[in-house]
Amino acid sequence: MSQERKPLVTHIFTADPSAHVFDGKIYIYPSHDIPHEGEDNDSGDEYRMEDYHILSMDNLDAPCVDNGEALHVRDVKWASKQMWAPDVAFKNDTYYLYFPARDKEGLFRIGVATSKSPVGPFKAEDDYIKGSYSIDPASFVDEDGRAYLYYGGLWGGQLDNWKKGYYDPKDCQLEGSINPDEAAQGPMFAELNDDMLSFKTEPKNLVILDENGDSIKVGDEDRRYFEGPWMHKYNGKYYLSYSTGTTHYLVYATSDSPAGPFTYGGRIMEPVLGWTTHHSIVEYQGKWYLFYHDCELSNGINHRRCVKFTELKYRPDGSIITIKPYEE
Ligand code: FUB
Repeated sequence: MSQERKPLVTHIFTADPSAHVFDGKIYIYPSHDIPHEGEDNDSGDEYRMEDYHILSMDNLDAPCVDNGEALHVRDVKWASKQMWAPDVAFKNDTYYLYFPARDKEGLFRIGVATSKSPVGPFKAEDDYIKGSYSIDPASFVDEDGRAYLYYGGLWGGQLDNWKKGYYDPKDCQLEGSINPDEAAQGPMFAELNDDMLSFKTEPKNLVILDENGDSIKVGDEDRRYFEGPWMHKYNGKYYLSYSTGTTHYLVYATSDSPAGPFTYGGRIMEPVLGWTTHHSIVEYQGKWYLFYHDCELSNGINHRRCVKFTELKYRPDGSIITIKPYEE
């Protein structure tokens, strides 16, 4: 595959690719990075995205097509700025685009927009999903038709601020209130109603356990959850994968249920060029692929990223073989 591990598009900066196969074609739902000369900070203010462009490929060797603006923040009544990592689900003959943005008070919330086409244009609901907060929604429709949303990210993504169930600015781990021996927060999880626009269950924080059945701790930065959750099912097992943020790994944990508890399984990918790591995993024509981003296109500028893909392989026991992004 000639495009493997190369930037899929170069005319715009793209990140956080959520890949899906609809009717035999590959669709990628990325963030659209905006170049600027401002400074980076730990709250992620440099990620100033305003809209979404959906990419598609007829197959993995075909050109990657930019289908144009699918949704802009100006058309989202409740949002003010920072349209971060989105995902899509297909159900009820409709495509549901889940996306985070800051509301008018500056809190990250998760909204939904709908379309009859996988590439949009999407029309946003008037308000964000009631009870939602933080960033990085990933949807998963199981074989039985039940649909779930995984979401949340630390630091600028504000998940740590909601630890008590309400927003507390003092709880941000960035501000130093870190107890390394405390159980780490996992991503949030809720089942979606049949309308796909609202939560059916009270969102809960997922538990990620180590090999001894103990919760992974805040100080275990090589394994604890940071942001960018993804769910896929392989041989009947549920694989929750995510970014470790500060240590820049993509890792996974498995469970017999989409609601966990999940047990840490290992590393999917070693660090890429750039601070953030964000991915999705999709099956296409009997093989599995990891979609991810790095900063190759901008020579390492964190907020000017490019989406890529590579093949992902499992061992016979279901463990994932770690990918070294710049080695064969
Ligand atoms: O793209 C903005 C943020 O950076 C995403 O929401 C995170 O997952 C990280 O990739």
